[in-house]
Amino acid sequence: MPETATHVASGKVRELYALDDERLLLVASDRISTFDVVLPTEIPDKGRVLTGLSAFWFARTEDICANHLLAVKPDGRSLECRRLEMLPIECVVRGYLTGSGWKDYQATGEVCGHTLPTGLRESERLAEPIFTPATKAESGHDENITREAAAELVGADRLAQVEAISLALYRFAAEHATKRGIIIADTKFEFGTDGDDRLVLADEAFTPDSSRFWPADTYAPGRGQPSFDKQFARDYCETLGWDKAYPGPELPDDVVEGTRARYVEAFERLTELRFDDYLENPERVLR
Ligand code: Q0N
Repeated sequence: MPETATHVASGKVRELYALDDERLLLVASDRISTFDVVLPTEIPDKGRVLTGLSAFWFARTEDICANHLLAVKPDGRSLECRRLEMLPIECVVRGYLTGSGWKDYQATGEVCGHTLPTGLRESERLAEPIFTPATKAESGHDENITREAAAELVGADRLAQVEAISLALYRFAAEHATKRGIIIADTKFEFGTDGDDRLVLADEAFTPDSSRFWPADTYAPGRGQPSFDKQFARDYCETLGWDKAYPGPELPDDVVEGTRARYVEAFERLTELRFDDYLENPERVLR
């Protein structure tokens, strides 16, 4: 860490430091969470995979929306970013019916004010992706809100803008990923505004921590889908009869290695770069 960086925020597996008034350093650790609990065992290089993927997507979506990326650091796990005024909503796009979207649909037939056709099955692909904003709950569990509630928080014009841009970003990445055997079922963005009030994509983009990645070759609606990246760790945890409360279990070496291999596989499929080549020069991911 730079000598002078002051810590400004922590996520479950990432840290944010201020470099100066205009710049932040976003550092991705190798920590992994399953069932919302951070495990005591790290996955080597997970933070580098996620940082590289995020930088890859920022570079390739610049034409859709400006983003906060200034530089990928030589360590491969940190990004220097522009410091923004953050919008107080999470911008979620769902292309498939899963997670809280599936729960809400089963209970009400709606997701965040979108009335969906009857008879949809778990994990089913939606005819069109939907924008389903959420509030940033301090508890850590985001709460789905309607478009009206989101408009109260950011204004109707800004909401219309983030909705259109979120959908365009999702369509672009989902199409790229599907061609490479990965379904991006849903994803979450955070946006900010710069000194000129221009909208800027912040946080991380289309990483397996901010999105659900599913293997395309085994996809079938009517059941939950395996996670592309975390399924080994989840399956192992399920064999233990663990109650999913802190502290989580240590992962054995074979589960760590299998999980690391899946992260690297996702990186290599999506970026079409060897992960070792990324480590040698992380800027390669910017093309
Ligand atoms: C910011 N968060 C979200 C742990 C906490 N570019 C930015 N400018 C100003 N503030 C933020 C960003 C960004 N990104 C975002 N908190 C502050 C929570 N996280 C993000 C990752 O690390």
